[in-house]
Amino acid sequence: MWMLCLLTVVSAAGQNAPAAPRGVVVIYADDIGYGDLSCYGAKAVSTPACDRLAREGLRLTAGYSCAATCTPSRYGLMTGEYAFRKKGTGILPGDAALIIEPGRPTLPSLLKAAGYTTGVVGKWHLGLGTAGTPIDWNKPIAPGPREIGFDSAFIMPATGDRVPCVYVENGLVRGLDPGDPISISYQKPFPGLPTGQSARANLRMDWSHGHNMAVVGGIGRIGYMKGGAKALWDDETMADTFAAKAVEFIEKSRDKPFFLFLATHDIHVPRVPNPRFVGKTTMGPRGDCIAEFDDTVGKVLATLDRLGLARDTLVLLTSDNGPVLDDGYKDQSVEKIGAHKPAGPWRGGKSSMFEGGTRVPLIVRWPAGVAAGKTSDAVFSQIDMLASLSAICKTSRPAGAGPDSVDHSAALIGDDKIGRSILVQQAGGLAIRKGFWKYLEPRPGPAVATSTHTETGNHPKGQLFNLKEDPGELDNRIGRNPDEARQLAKLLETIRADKR
Ligand code: NG6
Ligand code: CA
Repeated sequence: MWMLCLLTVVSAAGQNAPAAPRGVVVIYADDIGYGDLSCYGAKAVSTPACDRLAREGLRLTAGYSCAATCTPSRYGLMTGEYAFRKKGTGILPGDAALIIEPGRPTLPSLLKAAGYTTGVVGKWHLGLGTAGTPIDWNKPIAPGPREIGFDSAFIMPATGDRVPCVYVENGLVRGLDPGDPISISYQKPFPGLPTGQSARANLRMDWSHGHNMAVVGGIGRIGYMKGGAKALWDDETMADTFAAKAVEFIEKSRDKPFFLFLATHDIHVPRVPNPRFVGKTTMGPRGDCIAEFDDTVGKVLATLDRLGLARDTLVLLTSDNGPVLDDGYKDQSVEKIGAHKPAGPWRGGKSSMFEGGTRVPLIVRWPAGVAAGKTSDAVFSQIDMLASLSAICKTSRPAGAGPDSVDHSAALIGDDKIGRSILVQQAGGLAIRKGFWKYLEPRPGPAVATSTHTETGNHPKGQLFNLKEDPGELDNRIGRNPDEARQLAKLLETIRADKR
């Protein structure tokens, strides 16, 4: 008893790392920006569940996704390797092959080896099947999440706006009628079926760019699809479906260590919130989907409370990339934005080398291991999740596991106020941050993306900012501080060339 008390005191004083958590839940939002949650300053939408997490945990102000779009970001999170090191890790079509080699150490495989039951629920977008062999959606689909470390998987294969618009549960399309097989093509339409072009007048949500191929649920998508009528998802109930699956996973795992990766579809396009959330904000579907996302978070927290697991479960909430308004549908995201700042104080958004591309909300709640109600400016990148969660969960990493992933668990639990000293931000090009200096490599192309109107950070000569004096990245100092720029450019080349 005396020893027990002593241990408790020591760990509470933060001198000793706490014991591994019983549960780990990573809630991974899609396209939620730094300024989109009320605990990060949003006023036009209220996110009580996210705010509760922040109040009961640690809120980081310098949390970064691995990249400014989905696939490379998730690749980095899962493998601990920068996506820019590997070809074919850009935004994937819905029929792409799995881009993570089965057998290589991943975030889930390491936690699984440490005795955690691992599950993924939600958006996948890392490909399925083997390159060179087209996926047959009517047969068991592998390799996929279960071949790279997840014990169970309930996923949407790619994105909400890409076919196939079906859920895949443990390798099988859910609800598929064998008499109505699914065919998918990213090349050509299926004769006789309407497209977003031909049936444009009848769509329930019009497209603004792309999204004019298959029509599913009255909405144009990317890619063509035929068959599978009974298996098609329903956009309105997608968030509830994923939340229910997440809750089911936690309930099933209540008696053993578990790791849940809950990757929501909210708030990616097409934004079709459940009627419960329509009109919850003045911002139209984009704002209402933030409210829906928060509802999902609330359901997870309520489940942990109900099962008595809250104290010893580490809940981490973050996003895969920064915000975007018009991402291809006329959903009033631009017209109704009002004074809301989706990227908070940062410049740019999704796909951008500016801070808004990768600087995202990051909240960690773990009553047994993290002090409540604190804010930290420590720099933490999701590339370090593999090493950091491995450390927190007390598992050793085999040599070469997560080659770019560094253990910054101390920053994640609030003990280290500095975090990463050097950070790479991947968008179209790469940017590098060292201390407060940030260098964006030279890159031709539009400064503002023509379709989404996001500022890209492209500049033929590169750019240099000092984030301490100029957090909004408005004062390009590349001409005035050539030495800093040169050093950072060199450092970036060293990191890029490092094959290890
Ligand atoms: C773009 C899509 C966009 C979105 C994005 C991927 C068009 C015109 N735009 O190509 O709508 O799907 O890819 O988003 O098709 S991500 O968050 O999954 O990276
Ligand atoms: Ca995304």
